[in-house]
Amino acid sequence: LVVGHEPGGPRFSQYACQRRTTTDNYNVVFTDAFEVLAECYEFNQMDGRCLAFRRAASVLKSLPRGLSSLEETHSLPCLGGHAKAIIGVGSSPKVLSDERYQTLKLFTSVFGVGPKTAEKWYRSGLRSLDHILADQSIQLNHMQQNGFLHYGDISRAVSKAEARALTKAIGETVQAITPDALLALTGGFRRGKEFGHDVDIIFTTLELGMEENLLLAVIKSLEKQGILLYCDYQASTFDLTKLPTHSFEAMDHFAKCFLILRLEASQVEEGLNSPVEDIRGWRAVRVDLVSPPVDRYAFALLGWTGSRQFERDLRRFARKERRMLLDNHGLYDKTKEEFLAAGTEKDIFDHLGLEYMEPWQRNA
Ligand code: DCP
Ligand code: MG
Repeated sequence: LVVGHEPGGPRFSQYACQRRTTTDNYNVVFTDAFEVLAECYEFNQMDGRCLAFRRAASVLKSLPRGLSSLEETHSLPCLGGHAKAIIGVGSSPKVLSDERYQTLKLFTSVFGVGPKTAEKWYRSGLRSLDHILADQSIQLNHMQQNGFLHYGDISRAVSKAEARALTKAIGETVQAITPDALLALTGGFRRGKEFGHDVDIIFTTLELGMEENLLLAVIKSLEKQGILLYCDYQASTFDLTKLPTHSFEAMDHFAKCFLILRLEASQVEEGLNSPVEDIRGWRAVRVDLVSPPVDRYAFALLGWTGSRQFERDLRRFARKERRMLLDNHGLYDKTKEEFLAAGTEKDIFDHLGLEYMEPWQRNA
């Protein structure tokens, strides 16, 4: 495997935003192992090591074929000693059978349960979802109550056909309110993934300043249609004078909502992604809606398309290589001391001096 010598650009750049990465992963054995370790370090709040393994996994995902020897890793960036040792031995990580890892993984699989809550429950001796539901001393918040209520449905993957059906339903709802609207299915499905854990949809109205009202009207309509099972609405806290944030993990400030929607089997061409749900005639699906101001649409679309590693590296590249600050709201040039406008994702790549990458090439 000859890598890093292709003409026309840094194929194995340390930045994911310079590595075209499709959904074809030829090194899934290694990337799965690295991602388990990354998650384990995340549970232990060892952020540096967590990121190191996420980067290592991301590099292997961009390779055109499977690694066949350890020598092949020498020309690759972002692979530390620990990662190389795993490739050399070819074993799956021991943490997989670790009780703490398994339990935290189970608890965080519930909608509304983050690593901190999972850790608290683990420390108090709880080991199963039944333990949690039976424990009288635990006060579940509204989100977690719904996470448990719909656990079976929303812990099962969402298919592309299901995502398309929901996009159609939301599209029609938006259209009925504002004919002048922009809308896109984003997240993993926009990158060409066959399955996802939720459906991410971005939309806005061409009338600047009316985007938050549009989102509120959409929620009201979904409720009226009888398909809104749960809604956590987050009002906009967007301040257009603020510089882009440094922290990637922080949510953006646009009006958004985290929903659980009811999807009818009859809406989905190929039927629901489970025979049981198909017989029942419907399933619950996690849906995120975000509604940015139209002049920030391109930044929000780029940010919500992901992957997370792609986004992290896009921001790191902007900061380290271009003295620019990028987030879901905008792009600020520290040298020129000004914000750079963008009407399309391509404009943003151009500002950053990066070759454009299609959404399906951003599976870093
Ligand atoms: N995102 C973001 N900031 C966050 C969280 C997410 O910009 N704090 C972006 C990057 C993600 C996208 O939103 O790619 C959608 O988030 P998901 O968690 O739904 O990720 P995916 O859609 O990529 O994965 P999945 O297929 O599991 O839904
Ligand atoms: Mg998603």
